[in-house]
Amino acid sequence: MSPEPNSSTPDLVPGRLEQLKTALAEASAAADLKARGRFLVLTHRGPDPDALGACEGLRQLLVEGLGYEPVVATLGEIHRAENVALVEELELELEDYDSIDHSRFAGVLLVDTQPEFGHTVVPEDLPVVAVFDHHVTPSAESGSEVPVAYSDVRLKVGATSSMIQGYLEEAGLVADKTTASALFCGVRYDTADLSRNATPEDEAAYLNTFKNADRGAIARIAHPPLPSIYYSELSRALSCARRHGPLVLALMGQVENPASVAEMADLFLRMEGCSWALVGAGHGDEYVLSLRTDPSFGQAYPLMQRVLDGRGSFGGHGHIAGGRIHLDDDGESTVRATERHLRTHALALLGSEGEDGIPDEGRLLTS
Ligand SMILES: [Mn+2]
Repeated sequence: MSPEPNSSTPDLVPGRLEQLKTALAEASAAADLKARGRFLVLTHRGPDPDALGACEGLRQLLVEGLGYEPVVATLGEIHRAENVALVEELELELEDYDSIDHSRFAGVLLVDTQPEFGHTVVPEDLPVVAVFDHHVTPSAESGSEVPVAYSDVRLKVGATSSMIQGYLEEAGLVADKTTASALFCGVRYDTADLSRNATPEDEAAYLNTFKNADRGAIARIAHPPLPSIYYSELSRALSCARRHGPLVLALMGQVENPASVAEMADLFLRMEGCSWALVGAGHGDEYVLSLRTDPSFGQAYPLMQRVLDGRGSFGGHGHIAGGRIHLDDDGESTVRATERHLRTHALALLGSEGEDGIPDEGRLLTS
């Protein structure tokens, strides 16, 4: 079937796959002999289901559709219970970025992130051949711009996994069981089962990947076993959380499991009358933040930007944003000072008073 010259579906730009093929072929030809045909697929630190799903989809596209040899490598521990379950249930083959020999590869493909993001490491000695993402491009600091041969950044699409599923379809491939399951989870978690940020591309990807997915694995990923530390950190989050009008703010001090931060942000946003939730905690020499907004309230990304006020790095799309700040040390006073700073900026966004006319202090959730 030959494509119509004037496609009636504006989002379906023909030739994406062709452009990608060209970029890969050129990078491969320019590489040393031993690196030809081999590509490194990378995503952001602490990958989520969408990042992992997109990596798996790209793996199948590169192997079966384009005849290349990809290696998917991740950086940073995967903490969140669903994400750990996804890797284990689907037995994903992920290499550790820190033990990768760069000279084995002709170039890098980045998914669910862009070179400018602070939570992403791009090897300096390899060309970035392709970028697939749906996040707002952060403004690059002067002189730090990384050249990218092929860039596909679509801000409206709910999940990068949906974009990659589109490439598989364009290549005439059907996702295998593992890939379909990973892609499905990617679309599912980034769009909350198509309830937020979902475009027609997300709907198509969600339904088409579900057909071939391992439904048992998907169910087990949705209700994973939780580490026992989860319950003590839940207790801590509940006892320190304060309600400031539409905001629930919980700055937890040091935690053992940084995944607690995102878990608690999701939990607090479900509170009636809560329009946004901001949760943060120190983990080692980093301070980790998660921000969630109610769909009717607005975007999470600009709020996170204002809360951080020029410190650290952050990313987000739609109603979800995450940030991290490097700490000079993991001492209690450093963490407390960081939390005071964040609290001040978060409360400044509310104006001087909460809904009850109570400034600053807020109300403890449990008292
Ligand atoms: Mn994503």
